[in-house]
Amino acid sequence: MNDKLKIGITCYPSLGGSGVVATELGKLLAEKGHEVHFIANSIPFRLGGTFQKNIFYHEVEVNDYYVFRYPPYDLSLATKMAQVAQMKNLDVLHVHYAVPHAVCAYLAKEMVGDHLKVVTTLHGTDITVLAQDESLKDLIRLAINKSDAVTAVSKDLIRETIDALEITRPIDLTYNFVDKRVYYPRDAAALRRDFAQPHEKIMMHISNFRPVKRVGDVLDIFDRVQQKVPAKLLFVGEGPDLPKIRCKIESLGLQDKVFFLGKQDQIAEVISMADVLLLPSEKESFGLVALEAMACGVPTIGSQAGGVPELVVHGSTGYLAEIGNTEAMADYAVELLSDEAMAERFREACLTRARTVFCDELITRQYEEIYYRVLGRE
Ligand code: GMT
Repeated sequence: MNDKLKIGITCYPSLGGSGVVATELGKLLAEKGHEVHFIANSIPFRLGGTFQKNIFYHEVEVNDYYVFRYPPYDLSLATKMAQVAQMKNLDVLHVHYAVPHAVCAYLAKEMVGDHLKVVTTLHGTDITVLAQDESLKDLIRLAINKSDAVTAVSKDLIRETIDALEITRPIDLTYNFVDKRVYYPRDAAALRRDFAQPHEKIMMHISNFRPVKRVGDVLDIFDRVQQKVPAKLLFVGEGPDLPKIRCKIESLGLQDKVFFLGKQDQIAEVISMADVLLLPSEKESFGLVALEAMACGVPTIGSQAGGVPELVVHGSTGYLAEIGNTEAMADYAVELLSDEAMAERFREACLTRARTVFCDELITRQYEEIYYRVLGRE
């Protein structure tokens, strides 16, 4: 029975792949007629400022009474989840990222009753980083075991979860997706002219500039490539490793060839400027930005970290090498950027793969099926 559902969604509302996926999923579910309630500490940035039918937002307010050294956000979130579930008669709480969201959802369910079902989606660092921490490990295991369904964004993340936490319960694989009405190749000719001459190629890196992204490797790859192919490098995003990167650019003498665009909202337009995306991460459970690029016809060259090989097909939609092997990544980039026919084949393969395997309708349907399953309404 595929009736309309009332779904609570909790995610990190600011920039970040998990928040983006959660918000886009909520929007698509609302378009399909489900009632979607976002429960978070601020409006998810991808919701935008416009009114959207079937979407509601509930802000978590935290008590900061003077006895608290740390205001108890987690407890306020759990209470808010329970209140919204009761007031709006929610069927499902779908939480993205285990810490603290899955734990809070478990508490909310204890307050509301077993008719409220909890679906937890694991996104990566909640397992690959936080579940390694002894101060959180047992709690994350509890939250996973108490969820009515658990999903992960790659097979690799499922394996990591089982290994790190000795989980025996089933975990559903639900790959990430992008909205094809937003992510498609844009005409970026005018934008390109601001950064590169017609004969120059554009390489791009988009991230939160955290150590796991190995942004230094991006520069090493670019340095090798620009010695053989005329090229420019565009950095998009902000984060803690930026100062180090600026120093490295100077020491390599690449100041005139590297540009910083800062945080950008219109990623499809920006990414469409690129001939290739660089993603040499240390850890990457999925690599949403590589899918965003793929959907715009831009191949990725990067590392074989985590779930990236499930997304990027080596030799077809990009090239992957061992983590840290910047020499191999640079060689692949030179090969691809020097051969127009090959670049066109990769572009077509990217578009086909993004539209089929990571199709938004398909993945939304998979999540709906999980909701109906936990509710016993298949
Ligand atoms: O990549 C990050 O540091 C942000 C992080 C997040 O929590 O948003 O991204 C994780 O979730 C994304 C959406 O599922 C994945 O595409 C990223 O690969 C994953 N990041 C890591 O595993 C490092």
